[in-house]
Amino acid sequence: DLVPVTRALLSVSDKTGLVDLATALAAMDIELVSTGGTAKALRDAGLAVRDVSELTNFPEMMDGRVKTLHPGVHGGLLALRDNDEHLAAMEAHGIAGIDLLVVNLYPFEATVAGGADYATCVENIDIGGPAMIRAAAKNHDFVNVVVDTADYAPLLAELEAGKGATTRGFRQKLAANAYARTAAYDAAVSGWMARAIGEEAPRRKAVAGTLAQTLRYGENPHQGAAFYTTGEARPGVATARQIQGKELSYNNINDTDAAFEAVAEFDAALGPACAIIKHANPCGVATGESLKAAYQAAFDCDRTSAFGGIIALNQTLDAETAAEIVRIFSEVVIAPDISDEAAAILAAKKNVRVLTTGGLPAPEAKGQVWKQVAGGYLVQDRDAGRVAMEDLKVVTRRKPSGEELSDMLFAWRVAKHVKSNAIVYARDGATVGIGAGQMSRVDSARIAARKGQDMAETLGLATSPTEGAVVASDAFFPFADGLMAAVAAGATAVIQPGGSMRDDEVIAAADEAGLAMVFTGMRHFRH
Ligand code: 93A
Repeated sequence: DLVPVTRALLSVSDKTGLVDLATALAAMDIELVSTGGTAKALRDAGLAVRDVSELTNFPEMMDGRVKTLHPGVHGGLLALRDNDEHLAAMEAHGIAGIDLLVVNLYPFEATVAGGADYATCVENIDIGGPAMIRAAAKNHDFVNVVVDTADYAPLLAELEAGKGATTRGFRQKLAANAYARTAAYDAAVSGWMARAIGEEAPRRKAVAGTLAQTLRYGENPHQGAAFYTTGEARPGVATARQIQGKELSYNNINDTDAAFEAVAEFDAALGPACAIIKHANPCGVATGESLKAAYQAAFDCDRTSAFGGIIALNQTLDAETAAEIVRIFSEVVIAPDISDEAAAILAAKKNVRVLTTGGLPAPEAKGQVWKQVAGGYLVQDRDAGRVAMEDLKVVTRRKPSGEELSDMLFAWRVAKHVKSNAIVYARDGATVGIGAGQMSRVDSARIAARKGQDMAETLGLATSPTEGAVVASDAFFPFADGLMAAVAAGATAVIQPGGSMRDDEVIAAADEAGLAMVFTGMRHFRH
């Protein structure tokens, strides 16, 4: 897939590094073709260059508005070099192949930023440049396209290594960058126009992705909303197949995503797991001997909240689990797959939305999360952090038992999916008290403990299930008080990141109470 470069078309507004690049290309016997200003700069530097008008047999005209918009240029960029008809057309019309396109666009963004008037901004909308970039990028099987002065050095390195030729992988990367540039350029133009005509934002906002569904409303009925997909292959709510039930709502989609991402923490090969979500927080998560047992244990954690919840399963939904699920109303059930018997059982509950995904998303997969703020947005890597047993550092005199360790790791993985401040009690691979979304860690600890008492009352247990449970905290305990709340609830072991200035005090309090405590060295804030 090595393609030699014999002819380059250079057309740049920003002439930084141009002469050095062209000199190096000429030294490799690459013919140079250029538009007006670029050709002049090269000639002034003593380089031999052909004018683009020689390729088009047209002069540059209309103040440069029409320079390269011609089959003589676009044929040379788009022709497939392994297609006899394309080659014959080149021959018949005297079209010269262009193997390298170096373009940077009219400085539209800088013109706007400089406060230029309307007409000047319009004149700085580049038409020919993006057209050539898009053509060259489409034909990346044969053509190299460089849109950024920062790519001059890597291009020369590639040509050097390939003795004047480039690899397909290299050309593909250039093409992807090229389309990112033209997309950003058009977004800048559309954003500027919207502001210029007094619209808050372009009516069709520059949203990354494809409109999948116009939603009836957003979080509340007075809010408009839509669902866009990004094309990422990650199994989940965006790629799922809906086999029954009403259309998903905005909140359904948000909660279903939270549910499926949470249950995916638990590898299907290691056993069944279930997560039940309300308002984007887990109200019960459990592993179990069977899928039914996992569902039952997740449900038991907080039966009151689970009503009307979103249920996510990490294995194929079977009939006996489906029979349990339909005993109460749930908004959505999502699983990698569903048996015919289970589908028949759920079919009787027409309002339940049932989704199958074909697989589980990888918890450690890289990705990005976006969050809108007024006037901008934040982008961060998705929380793909995962601690394993061997990452845990015991900090107390008492070492945790094997059972405590596995429950701690379970609780920790659940805590990652609970809004901060997150406190999660767990025993026997199931949550027994979850405190979510409080401004103070002590409050989350109190709520989690009270949830345990509620569970005891609902199920008619003699004591709260938090007695003898382990507890996870998504961030360190800044003071010993949060830890003492866990001791009061009967926790025997604690998992937390550590790293507080007062770790010594917190460890001393744990030792005093006979707790085992481990540090993960990793925090799982979620807001
Ligand atoms: O006005 S244009 O949209 N019409 C064109 O046909 C065209 N072809 C290239 N602008 C066009 N260009 C742009 O000219 C390039 O994108 C580059 O930014 C600039 C280089 O012009 P010069 O070589 O005359 O400095």
